[in-house]
Amino acid sequence: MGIPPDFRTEAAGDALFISPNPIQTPLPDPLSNQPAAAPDKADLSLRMSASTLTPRMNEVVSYTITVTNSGGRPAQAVRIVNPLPDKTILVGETGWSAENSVLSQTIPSLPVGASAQLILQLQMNQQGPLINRAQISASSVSDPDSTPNNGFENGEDDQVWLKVRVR
Ligand SMILES: [Ca+2]
Ligand SMILES: [Ca+2]
Repeated sequence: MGIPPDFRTEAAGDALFISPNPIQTPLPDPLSNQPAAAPDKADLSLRMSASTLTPRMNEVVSYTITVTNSGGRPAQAVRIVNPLPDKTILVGETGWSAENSVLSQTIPSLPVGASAQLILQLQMNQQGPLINRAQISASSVSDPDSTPNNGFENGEDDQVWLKVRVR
């Protein structure tokens, strides 16, 4: 340890500057730019992430699908569907049921401000790009900006897709 530096200026006798507006009050907290959540609706949205975007052939990719309720009312019986992509195999005991190559899972209850995560494990059986999609297909409460089960191509927040490239 050397001598600690001295940050004082040499000119110690200068004038003290005082703010011309001495009655300073703190600024108010910033307001959210989001409209207030409708108290009678549940704004559900989906996100998806994957354990890797560049899996190897036969590797198992673990997808995490996050369902969030940003609305003003709890939602019950929130059903998520994820069509099984071609050339993949569902593996693991992660709670999905399959019907005609469409995987589905229902979240019994999603409180206001809460998120739930679903795990989907798929084994990759063909090289090249592979897109996995999910959407909300049912909910007990209406949503201000999305409609359940109306497809993957309309840009709503209750649908999601993710592309990986199998090496
Ligand atoms: Ca929504
Ligand atoms: Ca939708």
